[in-house]
Amino acid sequence: MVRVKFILPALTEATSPYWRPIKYSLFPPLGLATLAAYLGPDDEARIVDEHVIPLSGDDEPDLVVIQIYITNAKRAYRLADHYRAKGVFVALGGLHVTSLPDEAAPHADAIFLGPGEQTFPQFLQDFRARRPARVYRSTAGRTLDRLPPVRRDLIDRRRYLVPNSIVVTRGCPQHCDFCYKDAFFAGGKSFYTQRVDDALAEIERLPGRHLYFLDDHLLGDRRFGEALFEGMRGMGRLFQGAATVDSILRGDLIERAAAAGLRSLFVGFETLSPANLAGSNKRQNLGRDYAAVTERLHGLGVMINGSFVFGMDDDDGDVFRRTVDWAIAHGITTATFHIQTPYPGTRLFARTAAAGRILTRDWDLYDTRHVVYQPARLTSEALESGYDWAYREFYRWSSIAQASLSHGSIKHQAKHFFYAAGWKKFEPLWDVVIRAKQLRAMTPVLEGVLSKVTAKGDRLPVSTSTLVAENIHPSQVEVPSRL
Ligand code: B12
Ligand code: SF4
Repeated sequence: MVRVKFILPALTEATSPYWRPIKYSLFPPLGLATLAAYLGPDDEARIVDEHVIPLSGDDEPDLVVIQIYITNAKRAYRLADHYRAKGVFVALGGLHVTSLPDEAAPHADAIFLGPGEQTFPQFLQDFRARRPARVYRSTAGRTLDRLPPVRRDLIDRRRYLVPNSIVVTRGCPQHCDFCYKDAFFAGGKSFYTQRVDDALAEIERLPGRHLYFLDDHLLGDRRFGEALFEGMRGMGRLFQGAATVDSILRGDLIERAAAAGLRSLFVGFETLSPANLAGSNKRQNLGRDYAAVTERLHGLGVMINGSFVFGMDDDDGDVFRRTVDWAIAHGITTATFHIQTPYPGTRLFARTAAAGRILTRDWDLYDTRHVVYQPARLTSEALESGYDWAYREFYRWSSIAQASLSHGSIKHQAKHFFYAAGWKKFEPLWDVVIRAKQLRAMTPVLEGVLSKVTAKGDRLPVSTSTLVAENIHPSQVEVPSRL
């Protein structure tokens, strides 16, 4: 019997003025729950997500498993050192460990590179036999076939707005230079899917109606997508996900997704500049008609969370105004702006470092809000203030109203307005709901807001008056971004 503590350390942001409780109460730690599924029936497991539960280091489990993203790395190392000083075996893995194994290794008894579905069960076998290796590297033979069911029983659903997050694929078929993907999946397949019947079975196991697919690219494999959406038709689900510009324009997969319940999509527009797209190897966006993307999604009643990156080499002082104007004119519901961030391990990082343009290696600042490299045509100050300006401008009342008016029906306009406004304007109310541990009570509201607004059954799902009476603004339940 092994006693295992799985930890998702709090990102440094938890103590910063940018901390937004609702953002970190969105999704449970799915990666850790996936790993926990490999334990035996007699093993004891606990998952501690430090964003929603205070972490005590007073215990002495047999094994501590820590997941590291870039901005929680410092905290993760402190926790790892703490447990190792007590003689507890510490395993470290995740994206940041994969990018910088030499940095992580001194804090761990074993480190894991790449996805854990093959390496973690191997490690558990070695650990029980008392001969664990120092490094486990995921290489050939990656598959999602016959995965044991994700240990959702270890997740306290009450603490999350979106307990039903799910991933049915891994990686992505594209190769953008700034993305974590190629480094993380190096040495083996970088895009693969579950079997459709396994994915459908997992969906069936999830209570309620709402799902959030955290897949990098839900439309990345046409045949898989067709079968998945076909299987989901009639399930009565409402879901959100992410996909690329080209996949929305190609064929009819997006119509099939909408028919299966897709209601909001994260779309990586990233930049309006062809030179930037070419420079970051985002070829799938080159020459694509972005306006046609927004029209097609709006025609299907799918709300758009547009992702935009500032600070690429072709960006000058006008980029902020141009991007925000475009997003408003094209009815983007919510926008996620990022300052370009070269994550270690990516081709962007290698190129920027080789040019001597990395300004800091303080990973705490690699949160897409700080400038960590020397931009080409902007000063760092102009980039940071332009980024702040873009958020302010996009979420001004007048901008939200203007963007809403781009939709054909009054109901769609109203829904857009409430959604976008609430996400940025009613934050304190979210905090109250979280403190009162009432997130679960919000699920029906979220499901209501995500119901259909176009075509047959055109309606606002939850009447505005009901929401106001309950003191809950409909837009507050937007789940705006994968990041
Ligand atoms: C959900 C999510 C979030 C959630 C996290 C909630 C949660 N409880 O997990 C929230 C919204 C909080 C979030 C925030 C951020 N995120 Co985020 N997020 C994601 C997302 C979309 C999905 C993660 C996920 O669940 N994947 C599915 C599970 C199954 O995979 P997994 O978590 O990677 O776990 C597997 C492996 O990593 C491995 N593993 C992990 N840990 C360990 C440990 C051991 C011991 C072992 C054996 C294996 C192992 O095994 C698991 C199974 O294979 C990813 C994109 C992605 N595709 O991963 C981005 C991603 C992780 N996020 C990223 C970033 C940059 C951020 C932000 C910094 C950005 C921002 N501006 O908001 C913030 C952090 C804010 C801050 N200031 O610090 C980057 C990370 C880049 C990097 N190099 O670290 C990613 C990759 C997005 C991207 N494309 O760039 N994020
Ligand atoms: S399309 Fe998105 S997930 Fe895929 S490689 Fe590019 S940035 Fe990464």
